[in-house]
Amino acid sequence: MRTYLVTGGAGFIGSNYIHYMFKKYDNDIRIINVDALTYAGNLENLKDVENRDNYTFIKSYICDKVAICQIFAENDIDRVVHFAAESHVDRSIAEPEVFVRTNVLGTAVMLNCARAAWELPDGSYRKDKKFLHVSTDEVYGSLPEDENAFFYETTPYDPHSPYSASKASSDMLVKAYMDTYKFPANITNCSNNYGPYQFPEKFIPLMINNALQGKKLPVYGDGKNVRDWLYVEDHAKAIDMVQEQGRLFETYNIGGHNEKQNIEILNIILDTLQEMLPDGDPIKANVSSVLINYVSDSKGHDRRYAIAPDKIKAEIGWEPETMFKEGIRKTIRWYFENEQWMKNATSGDYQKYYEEMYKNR
Ligand code: NAD
Ligand code: TDX
Repeated sequence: MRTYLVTGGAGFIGSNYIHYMFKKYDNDIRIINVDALTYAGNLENLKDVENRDNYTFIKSYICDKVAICQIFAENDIDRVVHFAAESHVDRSIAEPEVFVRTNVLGTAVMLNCARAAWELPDGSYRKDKKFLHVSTDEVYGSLPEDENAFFYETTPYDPHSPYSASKASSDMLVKAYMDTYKFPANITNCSNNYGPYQFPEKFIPLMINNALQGKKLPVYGDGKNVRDWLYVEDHAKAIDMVQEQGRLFETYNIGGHNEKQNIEILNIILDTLQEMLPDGDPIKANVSSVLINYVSDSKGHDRRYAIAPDKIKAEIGWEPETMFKEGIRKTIRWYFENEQWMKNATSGDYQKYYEEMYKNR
């Protein structure tokens, strides 16, 4: 049975990936999920897998070399899928150091322990071992507002925020391991994800939650920054396909071919909420564009991201499957059905975070 070590599996994409993998492989794989449970990690995301015999959760920081190397020593890990990271751009502007620690140092520890476990005395690797580093399109910087400009795997790195700089650094470390040690890895650079279990500091769940509560909807700058949105299950599928069918040492860009301005996304969310809320529901009256509040722009706010997923399509046959209209309905339905999850996520520290982050905007 193949054993996966997933880092950051209690977060948004990691938990969706674990659900996807158990749905696809059921009892044919074993998953060990290593997560420090920071503010973004939530074991509620994994309630329906926690009792499986082929699932193990280990609470640990990825920067803890002793703990991570011990996991490799005690388990015959075949695949690493490395999600764990500090992931929120706005937080990285306020507090960059933790991003360097987790995203750069943590990735170095993961690489080091995997190499120690997998490398043979002649410098080759134990059979069929693979490391997949999950990264972002933000490493490529910002595109002009020209519909024909895209990020390709060959686009030079040009990160702007502390978050994207730390992710770019971690990508470079993985590249260095592949070049120096022929370490068996792949890198994937993905566009903005959305879907169930996304923490409400991010644009889409924040807007859904605020709108349902009749709170203001803070749009940065002129609202015309463009992001390329991908439904999270499509990302999970792409990661699995890259690891099984991709060429080792290659980078693959993963994108939704769904570029939209933030304000367009927000209007779609408001329209969809209106459609989905039953007539007579008192919340329905709150949900309106009157709540839209243009606030000051973020420092260094990248204008446009757009992935060209040509390579992954040509080599592996992956394409985004979920149209935005369908994906946003599924996402909103999930938040309707998981009101308590949102209440828990937005209690305590979140309130402080929200007040601090939005007070001077
Ligand atoms: P998230 O913030 O929802 O989850 C991150 C998880 O990592 C959490 O469970 C957290 O507890 C854990 N974690 C953080 N620091 C840790 C540490 N030091 N040790 C162990 N665990 C730690 O993030 P996400 O949105 O699920 O993103 C997952 C990965 O995908 C990240 O590497 C991110 O850079 C990348 N990515 C995200 C997006 C997106 O749109 N969200 C897009 C492209 C790439
Ligand atoms: O309140 C808000 N108002 C607003 O206008 C928030 C939270 C965001 N925005 C804007 C900023 C961005 O242009 O919406 C856009 C999307 O913002 P986020 O959801 O915070 O995502 P982004 O900054 O684009 O980064 C995301 O995609 C790439 C993830 O958080 C990263 O982890 C990933 O690598």
